Amino acid sequence: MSGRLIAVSNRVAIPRGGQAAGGLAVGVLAALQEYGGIWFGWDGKTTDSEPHDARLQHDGNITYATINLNAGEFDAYYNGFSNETLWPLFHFLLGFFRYNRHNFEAYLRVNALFARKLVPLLEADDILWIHDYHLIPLAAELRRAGVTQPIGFFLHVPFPSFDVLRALPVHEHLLRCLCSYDVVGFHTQRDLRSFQECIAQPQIGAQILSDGRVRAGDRTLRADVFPIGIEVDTCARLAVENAGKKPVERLRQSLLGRRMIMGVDRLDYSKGLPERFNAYERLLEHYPGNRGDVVLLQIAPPTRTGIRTYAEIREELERIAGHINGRFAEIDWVPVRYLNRGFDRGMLMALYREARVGLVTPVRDGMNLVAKEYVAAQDPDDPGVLVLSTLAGAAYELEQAVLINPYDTDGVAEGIQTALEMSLGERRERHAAMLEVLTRNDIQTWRTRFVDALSSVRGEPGP
Ligand code: GDG
Repeated sequence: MSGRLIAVSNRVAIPRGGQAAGGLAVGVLAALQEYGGIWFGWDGKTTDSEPHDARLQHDGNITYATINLNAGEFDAYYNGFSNETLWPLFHFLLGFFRYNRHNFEAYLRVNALFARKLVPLLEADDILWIHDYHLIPLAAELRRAGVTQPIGFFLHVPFPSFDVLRALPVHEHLLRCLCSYDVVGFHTQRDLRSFQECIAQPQIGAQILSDGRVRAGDRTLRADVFPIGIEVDTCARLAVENAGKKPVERLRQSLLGRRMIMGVDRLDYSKGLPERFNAYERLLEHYPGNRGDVVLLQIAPPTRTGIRTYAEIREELERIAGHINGRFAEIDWVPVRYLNRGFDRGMLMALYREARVGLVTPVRDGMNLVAKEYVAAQDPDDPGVLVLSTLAGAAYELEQAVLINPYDTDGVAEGIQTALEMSLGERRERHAAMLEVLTRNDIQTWRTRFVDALSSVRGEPGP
């Protein structure tokens, strides 16, 4: 690749102390560190007046270019259309889905604003990589402003089937916007097939060509599967390096040899947290030998605190955790430790390594990086067992996890019991097989494949 990589996401996460938190942030940063370029997006601040032009902050070969947003526009674009409309729709959760025109119009205006503020920073050799559902119309806006450079889009969440997508009154508009990209990427084959099904509808009329490319009007684009990976060695190293830290020692002492089951999720209804807590209660009911012998550690940092549904799920979880503890706790044992806060990434990896069971039970998830990080952080000689939802993208790769359906409370309880009883030999075998998959398709593979696909639009070899 001869030019710069321009990565665009809703929020720019400028790393503090060399670490980026969260899946998208780690992926974007890793790509930029390799190729050099700009990370453009919102700075996390709102204003009551006109947003300022992009502010630039240079760090090595990366420039962070950030803008602020008008408070009212932000609320309608981010809390409204992005997270009350697209997020539940793309996760097949129509019960949470809300739509209003005002929010959609703000979504389009904010995308147009992103384009206006980005265009002056662009150079002829750049390639642009746009991330996630907040920015679907961005390529169309950039094209309108005369941008001809290759533009790719990666969707970090699932892509719904047409029968779900058509609940959105403006679905045709968004599908046409997606056709303005040169490369559109998804986590799984299933997402890709849903996308192809949607754009092949007569009202969009795109043609899927025999080599998998898509012909839409006068444009040809490539739609493909690019499952995101993790930095496998870094996760393992951080887990070992942080194992001796005080909080991890204190955890170990407090467990008194009990086995720990662990979950880490943003506090989001897609992550299946109430379902998980209910299944844990079922485990204690049906397999009483676990009482006094297992502990569920659930880390759930709050997100999207401006949305009412998110406050409700927090209350619901506190209620269920309190109920389980009230029902089963003993003078020297509390079954659920529920922590509604975030942890340092290194500490998180060390905690994964302490857990005999990694419990990942989303009711729908694009990929789920926690599942992958949990596996990477294990001690290969004495690894824990991953219990994983079949409705997470990660289940397509991590076939040796104990796979469960998160809606099946008894089935999840059974899955946890299987994991707790699993022999060392079987744990090692399953772990080795999953580690092999993670190593083969790590974060480097993900970014290289996507950037290669995008570079080839211009007929260039990849980097
Ligand atoms: C979206 C898609 C897709 C969590 N708590 C803490 C913390 N985390 C980190 C985890 C992990 C990341 O956040 C969460 O990633 P997930 O993939 O599990 O979920 P989403 O945030 O919903 O991500 C998802 C992903 O994008 C990437 O494409 O897999 O399907 O929904 O890395 O470790 N990190 C720190 N402290 C915490 O307390 N430092």
